[in-house]
Order: sequence, then C-alpha cells, then structure tokens
Amino acid sequence: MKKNILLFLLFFSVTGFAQVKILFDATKAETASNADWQIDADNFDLDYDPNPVIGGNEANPQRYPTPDQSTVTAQTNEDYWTGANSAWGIELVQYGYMVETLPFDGKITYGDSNNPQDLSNYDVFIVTEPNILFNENEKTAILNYVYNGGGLFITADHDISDRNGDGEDSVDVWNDLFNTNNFAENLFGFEFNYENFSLTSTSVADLPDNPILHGYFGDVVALEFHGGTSLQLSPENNPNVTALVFKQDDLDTREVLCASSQYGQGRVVAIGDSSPADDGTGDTHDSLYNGWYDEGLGSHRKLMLNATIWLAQEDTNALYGETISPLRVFVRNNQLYIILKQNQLKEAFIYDLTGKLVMKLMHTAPSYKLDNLPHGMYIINLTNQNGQHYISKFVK
Ligand SMILES: [Ca+2]
Ligand SMILES: [Ca+2]
Ligand SMILES: [Ca+2]
Ligand SMILES: [Ca+2]
Repeated sequence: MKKNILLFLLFFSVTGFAQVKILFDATKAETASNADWQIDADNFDLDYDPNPVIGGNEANPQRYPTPDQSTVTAQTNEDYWTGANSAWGIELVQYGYMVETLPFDGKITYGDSNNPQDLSNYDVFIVTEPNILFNENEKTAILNYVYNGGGLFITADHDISDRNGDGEDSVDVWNDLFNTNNFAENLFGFEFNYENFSLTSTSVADLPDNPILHGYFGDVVALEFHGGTSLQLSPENNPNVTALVFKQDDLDTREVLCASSQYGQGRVVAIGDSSPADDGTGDTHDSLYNGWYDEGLGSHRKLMLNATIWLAQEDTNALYGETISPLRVFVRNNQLYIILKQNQLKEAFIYDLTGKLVMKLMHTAPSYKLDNLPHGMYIINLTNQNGQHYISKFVK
C-alpha cells in the first residue's frame, strides 16, 4: 500500500514534457535569389515577382518536411531534408522537438482558430532573413504572440540585401516590426544597423551561466559573419536586452552581432547574419556555404540550437527545487531518447505504473530499444555522473 502511495505521488510530481513545436517561416521570400532559408522543400517552383507566385524554380517548402520527422534518428544527416537550414531542423527533431514550415501562402496570425498554423500552436517562430514587410495584422500577431510567451528567432542580413526586388531588405523588415507597430517603439531594446561587413569575432559576453552561450549543445566561443550587420542595443527601451556576442573587443553595445531580450512573457533572439545557419546544402540553384558546423570555431550550431531551446523556455527544468540543465525524455519509433547535458547519464531505471522495474540502462547510448515493453506510460529515474537524480515519464 505504501508503495502505491509513493508511486501516486511520484506520478504527479514528475516533470511531463509537452511536445515543443517550432515553426519556420517561408512567407517572406526566405528562398528568393541566392537564399534558401528553409528546412525542407520537395518542390522548386516559386517565383518572386516580388511576392511569391508559382512559376519559377525557387524552393517552395511545404508544411511538413519529408521524409516524415518520425523517421529521424540520432544518426540522420542534414541532407535527409532539402534546405539550407535542414541541419537546424533535423537537429531540433533529434533533440525531441517537432518542426514545421509556414509555406509561402500560409498566414501569420495569433488567436485565429480557423488557421491550423496559428502561432498559438507553436513554441518558437523562426524567421530567417525576411524580405517582405510584415503587414499591420501580422505585426500585431507576432508581437502578441511574443508578449504572451512565444519565442521569436530574428535573423537579418547585411544592409542592401533586397533579394526579391521590392525595395525592402531584412534590416528594413525587422526595424519596421520593432518600431512601427501598435505596441511601443524599439520594444525589444535592439535595432539592426545599416552595415555590411565580414569578420570573425571571439568577443563573447562574459556570462558563464547564460543558457544560450553555455547551453546543452556546448559553449559559444565565436561568430563568423559573411556580409552581415550588427545590432544597436538600447536598454532604456527594454532593460531585458542582453548582448551575447560583440562585433569588437571593446564590448560596444552599439555594435553587437547577437543579442537576446524578453518582452512580456516571451523571449527573442536576434542575429545579424543568415550565414551561420546555412548548412551548405539545399536548393542546387543557389550558392550555399557551410556555416553551421565548422565556421565560427564550431560555435554556430551551438548558438542557434541553444538559442532555440531558450526561446522555447526549456533552458532549465526545476526538479526538487533544483534548477538543472535541459533534460528531455522521449520515444520515437520504439526508441527511447534521453537528452541530458554532455550525455552525463550514469544509470537509469524504468518502472511501469505498478512500480515494477522493467528496464535498467547502465550506459550512455544515442537511443535505447523499447521493443520488449508493452505500450503504456512509464516512470524513469535517472542518475547523472554527479550523482544527481531526475525523474521523468514517457509514453510508449
Ligand atoms: Ca533561392
Ligand atoms: Ca523532402
Ligand atoms: Ca525584399
Ligand atoms: Ca541542408
């Protein structure tokens, strides 16, 4: 009887991980010209005139990447999907998130139950080098979404980088959102400068506990820009703004390569170049360069992925009153995945809901086969290399 009560308490005190959903925007000409900022396109039939229409050969990413993300394993390569940001998408799926694209004819709304891709369905909205201004309704939707807890990943490119010929580049598009809206001027506490430069900066902010610079995917030590621009911070507009990587060693907050901020319940991250997220493969009509893995002393994927986790507000989990680094437990294709910082798993015990021990894991592996377990809910009790215990649950 005592054991059952214990299990009952256990059941209701374990952390449950809701499915985190990430939406990549493709409504703002993100594939125009020599850009391919999307995670998977099966069709290459878009033209920008300057608005997107069927009739050309630009990438036209669909809502769901193919092959289906349920088939992604720890070993899946980025070229499983076709897009210059496919590595970003694949690695988020490997982390346990779900990813989708908002296709060129999708609608940016917030609180519209008639839109199956309404922003309220997603934890993070990623918009990489938008080339068409957000209209007033879209701006209101995005800002309400952030204010109410959504995460927004903001990427710009260098000044004078209009790719679809409508007279607006990503610097214009973002500064218009930040300043011309129904909320406030410069509401995140940063704006993009009108610059164009290439450099590698190792001027990383000295913030040892920052979950973007020192998160699950590792430590950010540099950023390498190829025709990018900087951000000018204004804490007087939003005191939450934080410089993460500076352009120069003088730590000048008028020239920052990457920054984060918070607005209402939501979080935003901004970076002044689209090339760090470029994995070098995608639309074969475009000249793409691999910035994801090796450039910036290997920091780019760490920065982009740590930032996405932070935007999803999953940077920390509080257990037993103790704040720990990201922990995720999930099942895909009968494989159990345990995401624990630096793979520090020492051992794990899996129990069914009657309290019976059904599996022991005594080593770190990319994933664990669950073929012999019946379908149902399980409790997992993990110990890391430092002797800390975590409890979570999963459903097979
Ligand atoms: Ca393109
Ligand atoms: Ca595909
Ligand atoms: Ca444009
Ligand atoms: Ca790719």
